[in-house]
Amino acid sequence: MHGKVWTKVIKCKAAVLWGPKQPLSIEDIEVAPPKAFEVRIKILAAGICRTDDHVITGALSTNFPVILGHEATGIVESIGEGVTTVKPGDKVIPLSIPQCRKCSSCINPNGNFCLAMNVADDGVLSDSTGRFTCKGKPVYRFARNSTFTEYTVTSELLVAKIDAAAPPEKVCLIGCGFATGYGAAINTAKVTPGSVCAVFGLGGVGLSIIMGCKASGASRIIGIDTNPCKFERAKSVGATECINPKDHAKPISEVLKEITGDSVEFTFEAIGHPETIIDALASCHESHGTSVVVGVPPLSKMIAYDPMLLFTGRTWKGCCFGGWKTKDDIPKLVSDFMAKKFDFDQLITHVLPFNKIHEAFDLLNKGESIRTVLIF
Ligand code: PAD
Ligand code: ZN
Ligand code: ZN
Repeated sequence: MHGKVWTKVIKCKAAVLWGPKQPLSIEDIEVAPPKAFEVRIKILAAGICRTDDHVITGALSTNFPVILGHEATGIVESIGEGVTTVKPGDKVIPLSIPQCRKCSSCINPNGNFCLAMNVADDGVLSDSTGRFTCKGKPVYRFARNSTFTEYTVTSELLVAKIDAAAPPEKVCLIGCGFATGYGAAINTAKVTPGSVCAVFGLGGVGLSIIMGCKASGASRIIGIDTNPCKFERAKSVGATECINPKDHAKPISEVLKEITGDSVEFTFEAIGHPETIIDALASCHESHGTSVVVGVPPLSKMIAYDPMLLFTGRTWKGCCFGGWKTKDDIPKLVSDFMAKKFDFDQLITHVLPFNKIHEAFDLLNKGESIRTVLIF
């Protein structure tokens, strides 16, 4: 099966977004063979993350037409020249952040923002061309990834080989939402045992933050969401109580001060709104609190804040993909899942075939799903 197949273009189905605010369109596309140091992957399962929706709504800009999706599991179908870390048949998670092991980010033990690829992903591979075409037009990739397609091509630096026995329809969440939230608590905030935490936004990322706070031994974890339907799941993964901002006239930072006696040490924003990013900062303890920005705000939005919020001693941090060193840490997170250190029973609310991708986005936008996993 693998022989010389790798030299051929593959024709397959993909969900193409031709422009912002348009419906996703299932199209026949061509996927070029991997070039040197690239890998072509057959996608098995892909989760839907709010970041994908940000592109559909126009809140996040990218080149069009584009294939979205960045939270998946797949099998290596073929490899280009020079690839040594994966081979055809390996089960993998495609990554949005590379790990080159050489740059100043990779050699430092803190942080994970590998400089091997520019932050502004312009939707092409390192030779400045893409590997997808549809109706004769080049189609860009998204988040250095693109997984709403039966096949994708990516750099070897953006592929993590995982346990062959891992269930693809579950561990795909380690490709974004789970790893992002769990790592924000464990790696970025470094939540301490007995601490008080507050999590703004109880979607897939927020629930994973709660799981990370709980695993770190936090004694009180307060979930905040304007949709009270999210509270039950938040409690079942570890929230000790939940607050709906709509029930309060004052900012949540003031509500938290009152109910905790001013003891919130760690706060997290997993919504992506400038106002909640600032209120989450104001919510952590003024002398020793830490607030982590996880939500992705619209690109054009700048944030104004009172410097006194930091002057008193607060720490304000951000993280991309939970701070994990991707190629090294993602296989370990999959092993932890296999060892039952955590499960995704509360995170995966729906499983649908790939051709029901529109239904999956409707469920997200109606606030009914946490994560929908598409099966190919
Ligand atoms: P989601 O839409 O499933 O969850 C967001 C939650 O926030 C929902 O439950 C909403 O009801 C709630 N919400 C909305 N507005 C408010 C408000 N004003 N106050 C309180 N709650 C509110 O999204 P998600 O969990 O998939 O992603 C959350 C954010 O994280 C989103 O901005 C996404 O783009 C970002 C993200 N960041 C990274 C990263 O690496 N930094 C990775 C993945 C996702
Ligand atoms: Zn994501
Ligand atoms: Zn690097």
